[in-house]
Amino acid sequence: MTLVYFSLGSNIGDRGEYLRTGVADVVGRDPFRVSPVYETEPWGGVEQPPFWNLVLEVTTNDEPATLLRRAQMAEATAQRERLVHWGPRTLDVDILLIGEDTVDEPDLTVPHPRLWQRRFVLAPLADLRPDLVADEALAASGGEVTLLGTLDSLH
Ligand code: A4P
Ligand code: MG
Repeated sequence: MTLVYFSLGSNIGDRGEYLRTGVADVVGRDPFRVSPVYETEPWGGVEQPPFWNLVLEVTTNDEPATLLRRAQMAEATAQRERLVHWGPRTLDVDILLIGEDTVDEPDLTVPHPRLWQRRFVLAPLADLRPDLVADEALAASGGEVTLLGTLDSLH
């Protein structure tokens, strides 16, 4: 079994509901843990509403291509509109880590190449895996994040 980490983000509509549905869609029947939710400053220079972000840990034997399909199915369910690169979305699901594996395919790069630049990823990842994220790495990453609480407590 491998521990796989996904980043989920939403900044349109009912962000909590998109995240709750997204978590359910990605995990399927596999064991999982979910980080607290953070409200986060948009990263990447596009003017847009603040995001809610979380990190999801799934325990699975699925192949990388299958994991990418799971992420993309969850996005499709949320009817994500891909209008602006790095722009607003109902649900964005990225694969951060697949155990200690590396993947370098045209449609999938793991570890996620921008993982260490983004506080909206590192803060919730550190909540689940403090051993993976040093305080210095968190401090060196970019973007303001505010802890909101558990996904179930947010409505
Ligand atoms: N792809 C390659 N590697 C991966 C991976 N590790 N996980 C490919 C998921 N997908 C991966 O992504 C384009 C293609 O990347 C996919 O088809 C897949 O085959 P996309 O989701 O269609 O496009 P995108 O999301 O607009 O672009 P990109 O580069 O994925 O953007 P990011 O990195 O997802 O950033 N600010 C805050 N605060 N919170 C956010 O959640 N998100 C973004 C999006 C920008 N700013 C943000 C947030
Ligand atoms: Mg993406």
